[in-house]
Amino acid sequence: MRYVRSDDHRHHFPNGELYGGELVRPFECPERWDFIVEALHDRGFRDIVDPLPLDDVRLAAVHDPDYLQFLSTAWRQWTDAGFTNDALPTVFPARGMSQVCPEHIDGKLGYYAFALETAITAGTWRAATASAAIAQTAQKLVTGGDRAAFALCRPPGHHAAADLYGGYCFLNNAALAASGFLADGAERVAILDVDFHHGNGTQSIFYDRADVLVLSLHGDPRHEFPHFLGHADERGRGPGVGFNVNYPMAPGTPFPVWSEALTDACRRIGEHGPEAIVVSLGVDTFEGDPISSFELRADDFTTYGRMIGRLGLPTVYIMEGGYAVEEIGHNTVNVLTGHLEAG
Ligand code: OKP
Ligand code: ZN
Repeated sequence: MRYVRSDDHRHHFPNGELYGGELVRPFECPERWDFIVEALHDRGFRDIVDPLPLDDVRLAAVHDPDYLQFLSTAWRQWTDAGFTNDALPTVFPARGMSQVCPEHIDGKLGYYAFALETAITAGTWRAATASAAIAQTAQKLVTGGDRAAFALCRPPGHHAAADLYGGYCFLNNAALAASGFLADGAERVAILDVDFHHGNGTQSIFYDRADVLVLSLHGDPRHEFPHFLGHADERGRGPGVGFNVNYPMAPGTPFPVWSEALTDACRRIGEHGPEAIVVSLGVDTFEGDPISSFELRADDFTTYGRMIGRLGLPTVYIMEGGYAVEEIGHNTVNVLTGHLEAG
């Protein structure tokens, strides 16, 4: 399996993440990438591909033009306003308030953010566009005939909606890969999101559509981030009804329960009959993850990689979360290895 990576991720690393009322060192840190690269190398994944330039037409198919304009200029607007530390919102268009985008950067940040652990820095746009290019390139490898490819994206993407950032995400890498498959001729695609957190951005981008089946296994939003989407009764809208499937699970969920949900998700993917699948691969379901509450062990990642591989479909793996930094590499590579064993 070839994999796509870039050093540009290092341009995004905020000074702090707002967590428990303090600014702490961000859980979503550059060493995550280093540990994954090390594990890939150690375990024989040495076929590295550089990302192609990002296709702006495809990016505009996923994200709103005003949002892209905002993200690409936010740091400049922030420093023009006289600020020097990382950009964080302070005010939001909450219930009963105007939904018109303000002129001042303080207002714009709140307009486009849905959460405020995620800061924008001088290098955020560069890193986010590189991450998106990685996803797009991996999709092109698979469209070109590779059975599977791994996109080592950082920052992650599954929380980013057409015009919202948050949850460490700015551009929706998985949505870009799925929309790339469609643009390159696929009629049906499935996105399987196994990150611990609900992929709210991916869900909302494809919520009205029947050609992209979106399935997400995650911590119940009553207890876990992103809290405001990811319930089991969110099944799609209009022609998309039935093409969004959520599997919210309780804190403490162990692999036997989690894998039953995956079995059901795989059955539904089979019924959908996609030409390709996109896996939003977060390994924060690991028992040792510092911000998540599922109980998967290292071997379980291999087991479920095999389950996905058994679908026998062209597959792009997109890196999402995983914050047990020392174990992130092995858990990630376990999934890829399991996939290859099955195929
Ligand atoms: C991004 B990805 C937990 C606070 C959660 C944000 C988590 C973003 C996860 N108490 N803070 O889906 O891994
Ligand atoms: Zn996550």
